[in-house]
Amino acid sequence: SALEAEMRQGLRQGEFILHYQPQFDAGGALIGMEALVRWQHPQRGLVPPGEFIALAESTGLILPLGQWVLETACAELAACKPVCGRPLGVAVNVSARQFRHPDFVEAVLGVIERSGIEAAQLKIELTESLLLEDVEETVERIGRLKAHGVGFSLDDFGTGYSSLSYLKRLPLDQIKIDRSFVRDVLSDANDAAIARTVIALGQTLGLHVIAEGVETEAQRDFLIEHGCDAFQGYLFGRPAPIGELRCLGTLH
Ligand code: G
Ligand code: G
Ligand code: MN
Ligand code: NA
Repeated sequence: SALEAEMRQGLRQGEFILHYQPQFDAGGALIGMEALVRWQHPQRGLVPPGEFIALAESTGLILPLGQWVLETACAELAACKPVCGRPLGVAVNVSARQFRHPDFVEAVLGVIERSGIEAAQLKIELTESLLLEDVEETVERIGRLKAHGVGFSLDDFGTGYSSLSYLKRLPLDQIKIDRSFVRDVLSDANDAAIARTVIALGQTLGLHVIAEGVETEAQRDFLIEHGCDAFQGYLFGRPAPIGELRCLGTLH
């Protein structure tokens, strides 16, 4: 398609950029950030990932794009000074197709090595659809990267069809409460019950729980009260280029 050809060219010409959204713990300390890709299109302006990730996945362009995202997120993190002496983390979204590629583990280890960050500073966000196929291979692959210290988070938790028995088998570090449950957590009894259940499930399985889409102090307080560990959302900061993340203070 025309968009596919434009994406291919955009990749060659360096039109993709990363924005970062900060993540905080329950005590209010900055713990890291999620890398979110955007396409700085010469005519269309800043194009959000919702408009090109699906096409990138179906065409295979997600492989070079995903590799670029990993390289860039780790390199930009390496250029950040530690905040209060603690190394920050970066969370990178990885598509199923990218994760399933035979060279994925080696590619991630190579990126970490070249960037100079610690493996434990990188967290890979996977979506629930990965749980639906080849759990055996998924467990093995996550395990190989975890052995080096790389962390794993399950994104958009609760929106898919994951079986809890599969969830139990995956060596994850974190689950992410989807923002669709956070939005009305104070007014919708079902969403409140889902949020509480996800937090309790995380605690039972020994996983950290992060909530995304937190926009108000009242939402944060509700989630803290029920044991949520970490937070991301407009209350704390919008996705922005790394140099504009105010919570990082002066960079470089
Ligand atoms: O930034 P925004 O909220 O518009 O992002 C929407 C979604 O796009 C994210 O929730 C995420 O699932 C996806 N996304 C963003 N960046 C990346 C990326 O680098 N790789 C992949 N595979 N998906 C991404
Ligand atoms: O990985 P994922 O698709 O969940 O990425 C998070 C997306 O949610 C990003 O595209 C980001 O722009 C968006 N987002 C981040 N924080 C908030 C928020 O507080 N409220 C809403 N409505 N969207 C948010
Ligand atoms: Mn994500
Ligand atoms: Na998400």
